[in-house]
Amino acid sequence: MNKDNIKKNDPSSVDLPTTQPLTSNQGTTIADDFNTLKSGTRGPSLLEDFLFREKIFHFDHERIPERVVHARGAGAHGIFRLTDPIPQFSKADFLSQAGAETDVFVRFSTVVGSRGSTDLARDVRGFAIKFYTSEGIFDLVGNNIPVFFIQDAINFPDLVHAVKPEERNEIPQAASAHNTFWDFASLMPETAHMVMWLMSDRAIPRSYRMMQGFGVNTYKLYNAQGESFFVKFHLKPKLGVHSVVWDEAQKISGRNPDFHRQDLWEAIENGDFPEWELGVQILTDEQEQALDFDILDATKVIPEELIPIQYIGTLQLNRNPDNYFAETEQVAFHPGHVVPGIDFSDDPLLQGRLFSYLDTQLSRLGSSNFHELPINKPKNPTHNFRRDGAMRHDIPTEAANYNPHSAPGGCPYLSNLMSGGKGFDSVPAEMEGRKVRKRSETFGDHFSQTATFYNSQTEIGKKHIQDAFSFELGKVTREEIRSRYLGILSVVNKDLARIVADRLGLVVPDGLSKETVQTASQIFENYPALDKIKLGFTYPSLSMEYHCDFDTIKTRKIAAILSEGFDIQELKQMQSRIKAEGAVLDIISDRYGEIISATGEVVKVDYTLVTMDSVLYDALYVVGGDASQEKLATIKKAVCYVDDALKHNKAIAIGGNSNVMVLASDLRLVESDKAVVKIRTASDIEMFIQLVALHRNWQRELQNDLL
Ligand code: HDE
Repeated sequence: MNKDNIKKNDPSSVDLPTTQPLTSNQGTTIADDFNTLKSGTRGPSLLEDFLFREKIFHFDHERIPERVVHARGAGAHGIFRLTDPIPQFSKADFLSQAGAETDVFVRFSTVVGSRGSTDLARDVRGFAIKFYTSEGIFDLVGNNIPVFFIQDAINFPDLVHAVKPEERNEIPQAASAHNTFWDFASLMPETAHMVMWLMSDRAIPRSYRMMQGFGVNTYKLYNAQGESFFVKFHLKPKLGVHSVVWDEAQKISGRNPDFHRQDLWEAIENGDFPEWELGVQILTDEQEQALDFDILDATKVIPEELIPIQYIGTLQLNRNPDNYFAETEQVAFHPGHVVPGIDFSDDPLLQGRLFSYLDTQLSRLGSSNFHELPINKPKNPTHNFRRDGAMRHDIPTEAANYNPHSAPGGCPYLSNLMSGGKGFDSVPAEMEGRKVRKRSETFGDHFSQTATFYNSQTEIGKKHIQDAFSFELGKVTREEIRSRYLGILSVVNKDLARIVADRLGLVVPDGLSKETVQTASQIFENYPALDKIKLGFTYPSLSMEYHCDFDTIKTRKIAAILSEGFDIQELKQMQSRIKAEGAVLDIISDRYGEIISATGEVVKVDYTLVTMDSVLYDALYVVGGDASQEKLATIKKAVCYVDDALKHNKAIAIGGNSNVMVLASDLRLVESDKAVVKIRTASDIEMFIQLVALHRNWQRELQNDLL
């Protein structure tokens, strides 16, 4: 990490603008901002004190309601560069010219926790992108998981009530591991596919920079000739897709609840700009009809093995916000913010979202003029007859505020003609049908893709899903809910159901519970069609490993722990190699200040064993030097550093010849672990770097029970 750079951007180290006087909001210069106006220095305060009242009034109203979901987030500015234009599919300007650059603002978020909760909750992550295109704002409001819990927007309030903290006591915060969520999930089998993703490592990412993004809902693109195509949007991180382990996630939540925010912030400050490839999965009507599931059902994914993804450009984040509230908090996303060339499918979840996101801004931002806030304002000029409302900033000067009009000075109603027919126009589509409140039978198979997702995981991926179900259902206190969910698992995968049931001390039920079937039967006319479920499919692209990047350790964080008497030569060699690879090596000891090596040189300590923790690093290096290691072996916290790194399957380098740290820690329990390297020669350092690039040694967890 470039600490000088971080320092430069630390507001506490920036000089205050001393040339500017302190003023009230009305511009009156303030002479004394430390004392209220009083009747005598020891007397009562006077109501007349307008400066005090303005200050406190403004402070009293600093908070706005947090988002009802996705309350906790982190944002950044950046740019989208189009490399492979697709005018044959969309007439959108920003998708038409190779090399075109569009400014963006991205907000990542967790879904369930409130604004002050932890980044490392087991949860879906929001991935919302605001494109400031030359033709208006396009918001791609996506997630890091390609499917959703429910099929119809009308169930969203119930889902959110169930997963949020329970209403009597507001417990638990930022967690799905409680009765009401699993009660809902066990009664609504359409949640099964998303729940399987939620129990996978996708829900505990290592970094926002290492997550895929998905538009989830099916959208439409249309070209200048009016031909339309179904489209799914994808984002693939250049750093690969990586996660932490659950035990680690829980510890990170205590050690640094801002882990993801800080990681994003520091990467951008250091010039390590995170990048994703933006891709589209395009489907013609014929391709859509050939699929054996309905692409209007947001609980389904289209595996890229079936319809390949075309990557069309790069999203890069390169500037941190200047102010969290003004930008990250006030940014307002809405799937209904689209530009000509992009349209909606009839997905009933998307259709409901089109109402909700506009509506919610009123209670959150308090005005229909939220589009005038700098972060929400389109970069192209806007012109219409929407008028007035709270906190209006624009000062319209035209002669008319209605349409049509014949006043001079602009006729916006002609804009479609004036722009050569490029304005937004919905794709014309034939529509007929009875007005019904029913779910399409084509949405009825909830389990084939759920099973496919589980089948497609690696051995460790499956183990983590088993562990996650055991943890989450283990937190459920009503046994009938646990049992009901086991009924769903029994339909999806018998082995998985058996493993989880054993750990819960229950027997695997014989299929879905009658309550589950009863609920689903209210939604579908003929439910369940269990005989039609396809259990045997596997698509590698659904596993995280398929998207991992194992070539580089760029931006990874490695802890070097040492004490007096360490080996400076070895440390220097390691430092120079790690730096050359673009990773970070922090020096950690039991105290701040300078530590003296065996040969009298000094290094400055970056953090102490108590201010940073093993779980906040990707790998561990115990610096060589007999005296140093002997001292570390007597410090419980240093031994825990090693134990945790081992437990969390991280690469560990042990410098020097001493065996003392091995004997003092759990390393003594692990034989011939390929990700524990003794540093004797330069080639051992290279080996360590390769192991860090592998991210984790999952074999260790499969072979040993260290947790
Ligand atoms: Fe959202 N969602 N959502 N959602 N959603 C909101 O809008 C809603 C859904 C997503 O960083 C809210 O401004 C309904 C799917 C993200 O500001 C709200 C339904 C996907 C964000 C809302 C869904 C998302 C939100 C709350 C079911 C993935 C954060 C605050 C019909 C494609 C955006 C706000 C940000 C936020 C409603 C389902 C993603 C209440 C009704 C599916 C990333 O309007």
